[in-house]
Amino acid sequence: MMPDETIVAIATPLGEGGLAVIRISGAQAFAIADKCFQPVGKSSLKPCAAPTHTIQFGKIVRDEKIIDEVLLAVLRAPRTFTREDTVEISCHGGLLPAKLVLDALLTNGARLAEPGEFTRRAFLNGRIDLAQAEAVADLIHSRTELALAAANEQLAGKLSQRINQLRDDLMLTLAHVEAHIDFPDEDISPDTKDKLLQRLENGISFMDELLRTANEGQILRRGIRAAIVGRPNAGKSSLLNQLLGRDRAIVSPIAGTTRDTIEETANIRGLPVIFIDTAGLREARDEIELEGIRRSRESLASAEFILHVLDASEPLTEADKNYLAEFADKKRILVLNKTDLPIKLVLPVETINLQPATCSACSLSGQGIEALKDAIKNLVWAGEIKSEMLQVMINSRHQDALNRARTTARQATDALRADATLELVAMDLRIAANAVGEIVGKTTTEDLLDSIFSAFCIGK
Ligand SMILES: Nc1nc2c(ncn2[C@@H]2O[C@H](COP(=O)(O)OP(=O)(O)O)[C@@H](O)[C@H]2O)c(=O)[nH]1
Ligand SMILES: [Mg+2]
Repeated sequence: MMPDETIVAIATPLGEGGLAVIRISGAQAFAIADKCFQPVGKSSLKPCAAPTHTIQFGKIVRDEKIIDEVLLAVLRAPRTFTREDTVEISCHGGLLPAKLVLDALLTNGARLAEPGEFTRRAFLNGRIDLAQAEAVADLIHSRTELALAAANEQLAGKLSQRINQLRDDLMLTLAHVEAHIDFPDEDISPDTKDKLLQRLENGISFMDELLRTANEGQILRRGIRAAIVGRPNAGKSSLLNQLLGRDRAIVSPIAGTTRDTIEETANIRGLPVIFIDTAGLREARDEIELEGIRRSRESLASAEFILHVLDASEPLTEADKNYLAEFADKKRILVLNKTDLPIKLVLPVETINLQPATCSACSLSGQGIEALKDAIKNLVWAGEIKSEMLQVMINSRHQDALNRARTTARQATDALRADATLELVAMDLRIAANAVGEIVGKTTTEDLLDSIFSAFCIGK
């Protein structure tokens, strides 16, 4: 990757639409755009001549043929996303106009951008740090408003501020320790040592606090998987449709209708929950059902909790008992469905003794669904969802770095308290500070950057 190359990409999704946006960034952005763009109207200017943050109207031409009529935004460095000269061309949507505009720019010297390369440049040019760059991807992929709010907080630098503070504290302690290594005759005074220890302990508690957000962060980013299980006809598909607020699964009085596994994401109190409507687990009567059962088993293995649907209008069956026993150890909610009908279901004592979360519902009318949503939220998310919590939600990369930082900071603290050699204390502190620095990208490797940015889409 040559940072002085000018890169280009279609920034909007491929397919037909009203508009498509082509983005160019780099030192030659205006020169290249000049070669393809003909201003139309007396106030319109060539990109090189246009003032920054203006929009020009004109045509994109190639070999003297008009490709499309466009609006062209001129954005001069450094007030741009990449901090490089940037041009954004809005052309007509649809695959062909966007592709031809792109081709015209490529022919005139731009290079096709790699996935995430615009954001990578924004990072390399100091516009955003690494945690903020990741937030850009989170923002694009967020599936609920809560997830979006969390991504926005991270993009605004809320996590970065705290991480930088933590790193500064570690560096300050390191500087103190190193100063004493340089003057081996002087012992650290008890006063100073107490202060250093206190600062380290505070740092470690703060790491613990951040680490506690990992679970919620994961839920908001990736969603949480819930398998809907129960015997045929219990009302699994009806319940899924109610939770989604639309008809997705086929509902039928004929047992065994849902042969394939259906996966859909619903917004449950702001949390993205991926519901999996499974086919029955045992009642295979033919090859297709057998395949359905195999897939159900697979999705069950990946599910983080279970919604077990029971038909409350029927007495308990052997199949119900098997399900109750099978998932006794899993996080689960028992949904007593069909409560509009006379109740004939009696739960076995051994199940009641386990005090599982239980909800009554009618999947025909939707009655009880709101309470079920609350129960789901309470099962996966401890406590209230407060807006301050959204300010920091670490991801698994941050979690890994913080775990390493915590281990070494702990070692350093214990060593300092035990008056061990200061060289050892310093070494651990340096490792801890570097690990914390990885989160915001103060210490990085090409491999790390590649793995982060390759997950982005092209044009971002
Ligand atoms: N009376 C009543 N019928 C229901 C309720 N939920 C589902 N059903 C009916 O039960 C049958 C089986 O439902 P379905 O969702 O396909 O069950 P699945 O096999 O577990 O997916 C259908 O005829 C539904 O209309 C309910 O709450 N009350
Ligand atoms: Mg079904």
